Amino acid sequence: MKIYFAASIRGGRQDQEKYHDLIRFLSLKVEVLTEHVGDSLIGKTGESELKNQEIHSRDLRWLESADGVVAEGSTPSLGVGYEIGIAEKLAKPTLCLFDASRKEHRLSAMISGNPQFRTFYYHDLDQAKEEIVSFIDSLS
Ligand code: 6K6
Repeated sequence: MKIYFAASIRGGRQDQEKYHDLIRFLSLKVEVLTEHVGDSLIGKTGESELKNQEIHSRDLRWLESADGVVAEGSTPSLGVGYEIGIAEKLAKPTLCLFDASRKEHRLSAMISGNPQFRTFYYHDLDQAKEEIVSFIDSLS
């Protein structure tokens, strides 16, 4: 099973360790297409060898090939919003995780109000992982 993990890069990297932990956990159970999203070496600029256009085309190919999407949305990101909008149009099952303790950002109504998305507010990463397991089980 292939999962597209979406999380902030240029939107801000303050949650990178969390992404890394969730991706490592997911990788024990499924193929994660976007492991780089949790990489500690990637800064907020999201610099890479690839041109932006190449990143966009490659990521859309991966998204099309995915069986489902897990998005960590606690740090608002234009890229993540774009990806899950496309995921909806491609009818990809999508789990949106959001840290319930984040007072400074509230999850957009365009995500939390969308019945196509499975939205989950977690208080700790163990809760997020339990929800991920339940989501993955629902796909098979
Ligand atoms: C290479 C290694 C790490 O980052 C790079 C270069 N940048 C990107 N590479 C791959 N995917 C990217 C890159 N920049 C954004 N994305 C996609 O958009 C990811 O799949 C993320 O889920 C999302 C993040 O969007 P922003 O707007 O926060 O950058």
